[in-house]
Amino acid sequence: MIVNKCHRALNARTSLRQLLNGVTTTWNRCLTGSVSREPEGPVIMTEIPGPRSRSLIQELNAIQQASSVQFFADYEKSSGNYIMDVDGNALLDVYMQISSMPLGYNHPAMLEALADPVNQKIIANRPALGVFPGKDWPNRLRNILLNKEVAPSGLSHITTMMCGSCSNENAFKSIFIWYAEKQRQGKPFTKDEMESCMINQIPGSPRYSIMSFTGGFHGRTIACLSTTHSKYIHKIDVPAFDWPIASFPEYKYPLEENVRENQTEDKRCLAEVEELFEKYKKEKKVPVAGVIIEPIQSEGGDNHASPEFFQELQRITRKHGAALLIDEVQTGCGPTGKMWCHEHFNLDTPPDVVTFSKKMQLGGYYHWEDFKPKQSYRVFNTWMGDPSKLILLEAILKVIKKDNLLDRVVRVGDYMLKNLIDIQKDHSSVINAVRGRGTLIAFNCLSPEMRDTIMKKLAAKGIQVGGCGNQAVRLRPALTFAEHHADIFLDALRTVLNE
Ligand code: PSZ
Repeated sequence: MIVNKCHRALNARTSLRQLLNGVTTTWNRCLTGSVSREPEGPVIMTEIPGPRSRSLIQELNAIQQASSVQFFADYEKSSGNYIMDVDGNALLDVYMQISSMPLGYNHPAMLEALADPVNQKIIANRPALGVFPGKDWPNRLRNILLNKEVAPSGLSHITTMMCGSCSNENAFKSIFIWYAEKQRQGKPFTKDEMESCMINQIPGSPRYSIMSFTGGFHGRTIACLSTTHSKYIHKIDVPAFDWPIASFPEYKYPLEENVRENQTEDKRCLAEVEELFEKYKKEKKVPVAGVIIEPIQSEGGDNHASPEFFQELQRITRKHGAALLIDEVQTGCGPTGKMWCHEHFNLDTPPDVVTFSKKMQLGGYYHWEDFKPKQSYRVFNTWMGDPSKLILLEAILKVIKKDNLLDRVVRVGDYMLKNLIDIQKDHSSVINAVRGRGTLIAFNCLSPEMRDTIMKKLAAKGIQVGGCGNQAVRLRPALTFAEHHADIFLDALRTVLNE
């Protein structure tokens, strides 16, 4: 059939330009023609992991630590909201590669973008962006990442990176450089600074800190890991900075029945932030240059805090001359119904720095102009991002707009939340604290063991979800997740809980 279509395009009586256009479109269709449709529902052929996955896990484990692998996927056959594994199982994917696939698998718009010959040259020639960017790079940054509908409002500058950790790590550096420059008041580096930094001593390597929150997750590179507090296994045996850690609010659910308690909880945590600013400046002599926080703590257990908490945190941070870094690695690019989760908080001014990765395909951070170092090569590495990922992001953003996916996220998120609250009422001895924004939804289980059992049973019914914190199940579907997908998930959950 594909060959026929190509023939027809060539035989049609058209002008040369029309003919060429036709051939390109048909060619693109030929290339993306192998995209299969989503199955009607999950298909379960074996236990998970099945025999082929188990044998591949063994093979991989012989050459690396592979015990985290759940199953091996077949990405040629995976489609839309369904991930296929090598044993012929098709799972409804409500986790989407740890929240990093905005349109699901093999979306035609993404495959089409990759088939474009102009884009192929971009993919084939990965530049060292800090020194030899391609001629269209400024234009593409402006049109794609700094586009008014994409960038967090008020943030005019963008630094691209590779992954979430490398975005946070470099954002910390931008913040330290900004903080030091303020102290230096325009004076040049001293000889002492230049020499002492070479042996990790003050004043060239100043004792500044980044404040973070209990339960936070900001990545696994060394500085990021000092701000990550979700699980000991992430941190143990790795040297860490003695940086301040404030309590993240722990709310009682349902929120509407615990307003007063939760407001008190906000106040308690904010008072700690104030105290830590003072303590680290006066007693410890390690002043706080920046505060990092997730708008919804993800790895730490889908912990929410109120808009008022974030507003007040920003005021305190500003009062102490520090920068507020909002880590939108997991929450950015739409899953809460807005492009950026912090846009729900109605902050007095934009945050100073917003980091991203995951659904955005490439990493990086938006920032005010003040966070652009004056000298070159201070925030720098070989690749500084990846233009090929911007091709994918461009295609993704077009689909989000064309298909009104943010509206869909709000609608489907409401639908899921309502149904989950009903399910919670019927099974309050097993699940509680249903919470979410958009389709970024979670609930707690009675115990960690109960959570693991529920996840296993859901997988056996062909539903892939994620765990987070000690006993939470989290949902991280693609932005294309619709009501009929939600129904499949909700029915499976009801059955599992009835069992
Ligand atoms: O176990 C892990 O390393 C995981 S599981 C999920 C993540 C990491 N998320 C990554 C992440 C994040 O959720 C937030 C809020 N900030 C930073 C990161 C780090 O991003 P990567 O993994 O790209 O370095």
